[in-house]
This record gives sequence, structure tokens and C-alpha cells, in this order.
Amino acid sequence: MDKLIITAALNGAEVTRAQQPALPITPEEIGIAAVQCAQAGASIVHVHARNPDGSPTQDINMYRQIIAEVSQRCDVIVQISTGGAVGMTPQERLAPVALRPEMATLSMGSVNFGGGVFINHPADIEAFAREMQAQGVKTELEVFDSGMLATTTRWLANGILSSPAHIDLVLGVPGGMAGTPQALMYLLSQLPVGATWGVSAIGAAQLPLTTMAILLGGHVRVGLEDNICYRKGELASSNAQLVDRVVRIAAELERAVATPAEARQMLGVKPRVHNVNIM
Ligand code: KMH
Ligand code: ZN
Repeated sequence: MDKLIITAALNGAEVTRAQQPALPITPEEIGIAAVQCAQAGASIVHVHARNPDGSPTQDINMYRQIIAEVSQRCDVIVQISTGGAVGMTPQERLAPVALRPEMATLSMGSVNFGGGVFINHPADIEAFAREMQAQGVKTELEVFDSGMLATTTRWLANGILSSPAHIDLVLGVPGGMAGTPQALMYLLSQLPVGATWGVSAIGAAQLPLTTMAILLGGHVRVGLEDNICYRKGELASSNAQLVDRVVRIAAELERAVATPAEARQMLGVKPRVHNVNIM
């Protein structure tokens, strides 16, 4: 089996400090959380920018600072969100791709997202894909339901998406595919040939489904964006605590963990030398 790539989804756009006091918000807090996760075994950090008041933003300067704060502390791969938050315009969401981050997410379809609708028009998805290709940014394709996987397969065949694909199966979003083993097994039966894949699962589904992914040869994403708890009734103390747990599980299951350099090679991520001077 390939080594395990662990992504730490540090903050997301929806979780608040009131819900999870350890949530990193400022670029410096995100940088500190990133290095803690990297030391624990994460090779990618998935990040969302926030305004100082905690509200989500896709402001390019905020992402520039985040990349600098992470890169000056460790060599973990920075994967920026182009999902942003429900209600943002496609133009807003795509803006930080101009920074040419090593990786960015690309949501493969529309889905009800809790009480809102996460809209991804096919023309916008295609435009995002083309821009990421033009900027040399490795995409992680976010799949929230089985129809999005079918689109992915079709678009790999017609060249809108470039191969090899790296797919994140996101399970348990209220409105998306259920966070169950059966749902994961169905999605895996529909994976395009040659794709690498990982699992993100929301809330209590994070632990069982990421454990399944480790066993089945996939990669995993953990972190406060997807799950604010360590166990039922107990908040996680940090993102790194969730990474620590998945590293221990991988060790028990005899799956070696990839370094950032190994993850770059496995995924075909082009390394960037970022200007870490943030002032
Ligand atoms: N916040 C969600 C609406 C991504 O980061 O690319 C979208 C999201 C996906 O979190
Ligand atoms: Zn995200």
C-alpha cells in the first residue's frame, strides 16, 4: 500500500470559536496549528481564511499571509479552499488561486449544505479547473455525492479535468452522501481508474470512516473543519490531537505515514518556494 497522506483541515468556514475554542482564525494561529499538525504527521493542511471577527473570507491578502505563516514554520503542503463559504460568488472563491498555492480544492457539484445550498454551476467548476491548470495548482476534487463522482469520471475522459485525479470523498454533510461504511464502499466502486483518493467525514463519522480509508489504501483528512469533537461529549483540544490519533491508528494497522515531500511526489504537487516575508 502507498504511504498514508494525512490532511489536517484546520478551520473551515462554518465552525465558530464559540463552538470550538481551539479553532485557529488568524494567519498566525493557522501557522501555529499547521506546524503542530505537521509535527504530528500531517503532510497537507487544508485552510480557509477568516476575517479578524471570525467570518469567512476569500481575500487574497489573507491567504497570502496564511501561506507565509505556515511556510515559515514547516514544509507541509498548503491546500487552499476554493469552496469558501455558502453564498460567496465564484469570482470571490477563485481569487486566491492567483497566489499559485501548491494545492486547492475544487468542488465537483452543488449540494444542500446544512441550511444552505452550496452552488457549483458546471460552467464555474470548469472555469475553476482551467484556472488551476493554468496556474500549475494541483486540484483536490471534492465529491459530496455520487453524481459528482460520475461528473468527475466524465470530465477526466473529456479532458476538462487533468489526470491523475486526486479525489476527496466527503461523507456526512447534511444534504450530501451519508457518513456510512456502505456509502463509502459504493463511492469506491465508482472511482475513476488511476485516481488517488481520500476520505473526509463529518462529526462522529470521522473516526470510523478515516479508519476504513486507512485499511482500504486511501488517504485521510481530519481536523476541526469536519469534526470539533475528540469523542462524544468531549471537544478536541486541538487539530493536532486529531492528527495524533489517526497516526496511532495507522501505526497499529501498519500503514506508514507520508512526509510532505513524499506526498508531493505521490500526488504530483509542484513544490513552491514561497516568499515568507509577510510584512
Ligand atoms: N465551506 C463549504 C461550503 C472546500 O473547502 O473546498 C465548502 C468547503 C469546501 O469547505
Ligand atoms: Zn474546506
